[in-house]
Amino acid sequence: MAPTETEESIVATSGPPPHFVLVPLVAQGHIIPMVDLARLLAERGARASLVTTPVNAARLHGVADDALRAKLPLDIVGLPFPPADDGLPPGCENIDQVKDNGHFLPLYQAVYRLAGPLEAYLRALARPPSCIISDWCNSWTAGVASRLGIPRLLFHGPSCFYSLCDLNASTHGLHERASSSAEAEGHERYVVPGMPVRVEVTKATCLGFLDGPGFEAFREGALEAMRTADGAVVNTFLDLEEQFVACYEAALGKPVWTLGPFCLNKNRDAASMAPCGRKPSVDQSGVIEWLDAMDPGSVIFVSFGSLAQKLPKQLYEVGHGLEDSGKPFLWVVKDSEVASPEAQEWLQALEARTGGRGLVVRGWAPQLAILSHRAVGGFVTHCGWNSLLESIAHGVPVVTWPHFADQFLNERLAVDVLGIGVPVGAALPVMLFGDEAVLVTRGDVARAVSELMGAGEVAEERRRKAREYGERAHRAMEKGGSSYENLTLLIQSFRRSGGRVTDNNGLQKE
Ligand SMILES: *[C@@H]1O[C@H](CO)[C@@H](O)[C@H](O)[C@H]1NC(C)=O
Ligand SMILES: CC(=O)N[C@H]1CO[C@H](CO)[C@@H](O)[C@@H]1O
Repeated sequence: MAPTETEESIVATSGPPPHFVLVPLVAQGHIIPMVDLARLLAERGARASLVTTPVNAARLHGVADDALRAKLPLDIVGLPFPPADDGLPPGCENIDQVKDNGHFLPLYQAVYRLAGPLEAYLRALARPPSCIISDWCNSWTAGVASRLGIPRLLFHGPSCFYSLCDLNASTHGLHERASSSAEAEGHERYVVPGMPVRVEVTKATCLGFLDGPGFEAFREGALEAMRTADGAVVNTFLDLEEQFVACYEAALGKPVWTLGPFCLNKNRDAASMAPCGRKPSVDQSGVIEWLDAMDPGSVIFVSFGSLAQKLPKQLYEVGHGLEDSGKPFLWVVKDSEVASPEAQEWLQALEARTGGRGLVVRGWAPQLAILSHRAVGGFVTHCGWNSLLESIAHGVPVVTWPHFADQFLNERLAVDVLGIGVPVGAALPVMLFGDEAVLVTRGDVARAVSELMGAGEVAEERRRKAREYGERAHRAMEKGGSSYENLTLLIQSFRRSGGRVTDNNGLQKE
């Protein structure tokens, strides 16, 4: 589809358009917003190259084809992936392909060896790019950028609220203090220092990215690369978290461009980004037809993102909780979660019992089409930032069930700061491949869903706030809105500098 931009909304041209090279982390939740960003840049007159590994580039062929048809200056580049070692299976180039907890570290190590191929690619370009935008986790791009004298911005997936918490917690040694605490249960509460609002975490929930054992050097590297970056690009909008954007900018001492929510770009094609091997079991029109028959705001949508997998015992608690809530539900389960005959049988029985009011989608579901449907009145989410922001952008309040990384702090933002969430009560992080322990019971699920979807003043107020943030999100992305204009400023500052960071465009270079 051709972009519907008018001439004037494309950033004024003088000289060649700036060229942005984007380097996402090899995980679906990180690649998707970077693809969105590449598309936004290209639609607004800049050139964008998204650099990744061959397996990930192949998955994005739909994006590349689409860009070609729309005549957008957007290309997908597959760098040669360093040979796997340490037991990493060949062809494993994305976090969602990892089937063994022991393979995460070797995958990261292989990704860090992409520095050579990236440098070779950049040197071979006819002219150096204007700017590298790389994922917060990809600190290995910092050396490449400084050797070639190319400005580097960091893209950090979550909100500024999260980034500010993480920065302050790290600076003040909160992680060390919490992890050396002798308290066995891990329920002791810590206040994140230096935040403009009170934010409480526990030993279990204060962890962020790259926090596992063996990742210490990667985390240190990422924090250092954040300090030395020339600025940050964030998928959020000013009207959502203005005070945290301002504080984060002050703490970094670098410009922060808020450009989201990316999901509101109407030219975006989400279907071309379905996770590996996950085909929808019900096609989009089937899901939408089902929703069409439901009352406005009556359906609770339930999905836990592309990574976390529930073992049967925990899965059953979700199902029974939804059943007990008595509310209509649309629930996405992963094929791998219902692979066993027992789980399949259990699910069929649940579907038979909840017939008219429950729809279970196995595999992948068109999340944006669902969240933007008028029948959907709430979302049980793992609080991955992409999902949470998609919900906010469509004015849908949430039941928060964080699993790991930034998700516990995202929950705090949704519940305590924005007032649009009901916590399910998850207090501990879960392993990616499921936890034997049942951490959240059917009673927790039923209570939180009933509270969110129920009548009453508090529930109504939550819905009102969510709707208001949804309206503000749309305004931010429209012409004249803060995100739209921040993108204009970002492109302009690199056009003027012609690929060099200078003093007169507000960027600082050490
Ligand atoms: C983003 O937009 C806001 C409001 O329009 C502005 O105050 C801010 O300076 C912009 N950010 C950057 C980095 O240019
Ligand atoms: C050490 C550090 O990064 N402190 C920051 C914590 O957050 C506040 C904003 O509330 C910043 O002003 C500090 O610089």
